Amino acid sequence: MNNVFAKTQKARLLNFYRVMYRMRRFEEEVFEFYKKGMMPGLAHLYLGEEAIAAGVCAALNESDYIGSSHRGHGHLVARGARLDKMMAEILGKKDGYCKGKGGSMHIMAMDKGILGANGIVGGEIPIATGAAYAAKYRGTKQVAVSFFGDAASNEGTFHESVNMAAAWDLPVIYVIENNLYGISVDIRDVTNTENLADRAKAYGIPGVVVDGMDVIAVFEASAKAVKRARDGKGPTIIECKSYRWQGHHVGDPGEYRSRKDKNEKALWMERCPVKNYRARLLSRGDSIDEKDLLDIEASVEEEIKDAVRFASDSPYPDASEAFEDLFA
Ligand SMILES: Cc1ncc(C[n+]2csc(CCOP(=O)(O)OP(=O)(O)O)c2C)c(N)n1
Ligand SMILES: [Mg+2]
Repeated sequence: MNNVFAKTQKARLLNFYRVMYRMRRFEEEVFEFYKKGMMPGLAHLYLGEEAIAAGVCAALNESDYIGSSHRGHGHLVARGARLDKMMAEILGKKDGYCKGKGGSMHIMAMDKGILGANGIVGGEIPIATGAAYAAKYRGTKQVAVSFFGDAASNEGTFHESVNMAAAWDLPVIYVIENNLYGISVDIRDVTNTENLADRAKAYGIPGVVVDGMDVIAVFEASAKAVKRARDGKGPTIIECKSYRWQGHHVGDPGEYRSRKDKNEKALWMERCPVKNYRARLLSRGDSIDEKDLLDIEASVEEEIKDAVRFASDSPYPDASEAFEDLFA
């Protein structure tokens, strides 16, 4: 059972681990499908960035919204989406979340408040801003989060959305997943600020820099931003410093990443958010022991096996359905 809205301290701490472990194992299996030639198209993996979505989504309510990017699997998992329906979608199968027609980059689950993943870089930013506007207009107290990358923060959609949300105190949180690269472009070569969150100052809102490899730090910053948004005080930008372990997508070896520092990838991988959090849990003295973690790992392994079986057994959509569910 994936309880992303856990209430007690122990349940919350264990749940961070469960959510990150689910993301990690799910995407390792997706990568295997790709390598075996069983996956149509590509996938942009979230491996290494798990602590961001896990920490942010734990600060949300079930009725809140998130807007997701092309690197969206982790966001869905963190909202408690079903792994079997996600896996089926990624394989283009009929039982997937979008009946196999969305694939990895357009995977969504409306019942989890997910407003869609986006192949258009920066596209999720105005969408989440619009959802926040609707929530404020209707007085529902819902909050919207937009997850997007460092490169997306150089898009016009980012600046237009943040300006509007700040002017109108919209209940939205802009989470910049700064993994240092936009495809092969190093963000440090195309941006003249050390911290992307510093841009918040120009819009008169808080901008926070967080260690994106530390789920608790991400959660604490998010909880503060969510409270501010729900209290009607407006948006926050949270920049999570992170790193993607693979290339831009499963077919990209990502060798450009050693251009500045040949140890860059290895250094970031040592900071693995899942492995290090596991060790931290055992040393914190919150009455969490090895068995708690092994139980979580065993139940996730079962869930993964079931997801792989479900997706493999699911049929492809029939050609006659090709023009159904089209809105434009
Ligand atoms: C509007 C737009 N411009 C360019 C692209 C091509 N493109 C796809 S992903 C990407 C880089 C995105 O980098 P970032 O926002 O840092 O996210 P990351 O992939 O690192 O998670 C680009 C340029 C696109 N899909 N949409
Ligand atoms: Mg990036």
